[in-house]
Amino acid sequence: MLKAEDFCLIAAVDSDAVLESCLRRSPDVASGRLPLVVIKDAKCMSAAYNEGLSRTSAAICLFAHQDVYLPKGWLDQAITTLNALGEAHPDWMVAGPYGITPDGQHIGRVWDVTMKRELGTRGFAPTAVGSFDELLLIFRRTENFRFDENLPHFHLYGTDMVQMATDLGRSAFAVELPVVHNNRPIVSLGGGYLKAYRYARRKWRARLPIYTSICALTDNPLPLWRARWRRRHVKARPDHLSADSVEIARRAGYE
Ligand SMILES: [Mn+2]
Repeated sequence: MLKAEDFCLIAAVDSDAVLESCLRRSPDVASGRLPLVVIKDAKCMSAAYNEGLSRTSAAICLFAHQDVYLPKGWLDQAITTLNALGEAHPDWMVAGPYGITPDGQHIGRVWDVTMKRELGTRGFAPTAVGSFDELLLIFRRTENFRFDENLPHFHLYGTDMVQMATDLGRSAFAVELPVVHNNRPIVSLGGGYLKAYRYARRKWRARLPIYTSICALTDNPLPLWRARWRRRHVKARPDHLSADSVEIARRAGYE
């Protein structure tokens, strides 16, 4: 059975200010109960997360965005929820609070600051998924797994991870462990996103379509064009967070 000492949090950080106002303010982190490994200046998220894995031997590695806030009591809830997941699905390798099923249904529960609302619903059973929103990936350490450093930039590593889990005969589940995502809008799906998208589409060609939280990986270019069109009016990403993580967690009823 899992216990608190089995957990370690890993974050790739490009803004200390955001880290201090979100992830590091999480009560389990602030109290020192949940250790935090910070990775800076990584060339891509896969490299950052592999570096994180090499800096801890924890059985459960939590890969979180710097702009995530884990509400009070989160770690204890995670221990309970993941122990139950292990009983019901002994082969689980990845879990997360928000995922997308292989047929494209969104399942999870997180507060999204950009959308100004909770995404998903309360009271769902652990659900097998083919992709995650990458805000928080819960990895059950598996010695033969490493993130694919050929996947460029900082997108689609959650989808890639789940597909690799499938190759290892392992599974991935959305579980009810809500968090606050104190995010700012993603400005464009060009540049880095496009590079990652093209790489992932080629790598997983035999399994397409793969539904993700932003845009399905498909042979057909239309879903990507549509997703880019929907974002055409998104302004430059603001420097500052628009909300206070703790206030949002209280308003959401998470603590
Ligand atoms: Mn984020």
